Amino acid sequence: MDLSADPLRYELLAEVGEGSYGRVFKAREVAGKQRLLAVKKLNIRGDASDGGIPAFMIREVALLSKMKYFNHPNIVRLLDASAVPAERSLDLTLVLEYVDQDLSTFLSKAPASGLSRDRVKDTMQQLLCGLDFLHTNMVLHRDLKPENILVSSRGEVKIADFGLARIYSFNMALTPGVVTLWYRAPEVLLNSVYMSTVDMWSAGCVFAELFLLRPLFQGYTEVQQLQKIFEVIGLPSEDDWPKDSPISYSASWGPRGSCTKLLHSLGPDERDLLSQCLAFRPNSRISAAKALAHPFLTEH
Ligand code: 0RS
Repeated sequence: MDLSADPLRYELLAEVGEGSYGRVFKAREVAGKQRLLAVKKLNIRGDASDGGIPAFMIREVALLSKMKYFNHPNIVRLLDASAVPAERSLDLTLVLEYVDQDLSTFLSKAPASGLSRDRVKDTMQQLLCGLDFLHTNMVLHRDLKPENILVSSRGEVKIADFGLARIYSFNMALTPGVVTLWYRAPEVLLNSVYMSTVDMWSAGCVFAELFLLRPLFQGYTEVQQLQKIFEVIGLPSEDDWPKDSPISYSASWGPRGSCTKLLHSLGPDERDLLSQCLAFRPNSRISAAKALAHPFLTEH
């Protein structure tokens, strides 16, 4: 499948990351503007039993080429996508805009006194703008976290690593290393159906982290992650528990009723927005578009 007529020419400079998403390299455009690029290489394997590449993977790769027409300041730009068939697999190469650092590095360098309220506000405003754009285009991120939220030297926030989540979960079994559960919505942890509101949960976790400078919920198993969540938002009622979850409701998960001391250092506007991002019920969770109109982001 050739998704590009005129491939960009580049030289690889260094590897910047590796995971279930494949390998990401920093690269430089050869000739032209000599822009810095992020080149992502991913091998997608089919089912070993029949050697074929599942239809959903072909569809997901085809959808990616559509994202070349995405042009939003808060989404990393996809400049080129190509897929070359290899032995019983596809070698996928994505050429993307390069951004200097990720939010986790940015936060690790922040002063211990914390970020200013204006910096938190500006970062959230840009993050939500990018999410609103993705959701409007029917793209879910599904794994939003500080590692794939990039921050340019000019303070621009850009969301990376979206659009291939279903292929990743397939590749996951083949990739050693741990995946973080810290930004995962309860319905995902409970193996229930999910929609774009999973990204708003993650955005809420990132929002809290911008104030705390450490992750809000740090669980190392699904059960522990849920317990950490309920310690803060309170155990939901049995009626709100997803009916399709293989994990059953139990009062022993934690105390009922919400714990009002959710980040007591926060002002009322921040706390209100955060609690709407961290609503247990996906249908009660705020959307990116609504969050952008929240007083925390519109008033000064
Ligand atoms: C573990 C502390 C290190 O420009 C970086 C970029 C960087 C990019 C970029 C652009 C477009 C991606 C990256 C991308 C693609 C999967 C991805 C997964 C996570 C993040 C980005 C992805 N911490 C992590 C790596 N790191 C240094 C800190 C950097 C630094 C600058 N610029 N990626 N990673 N898509 N696919």
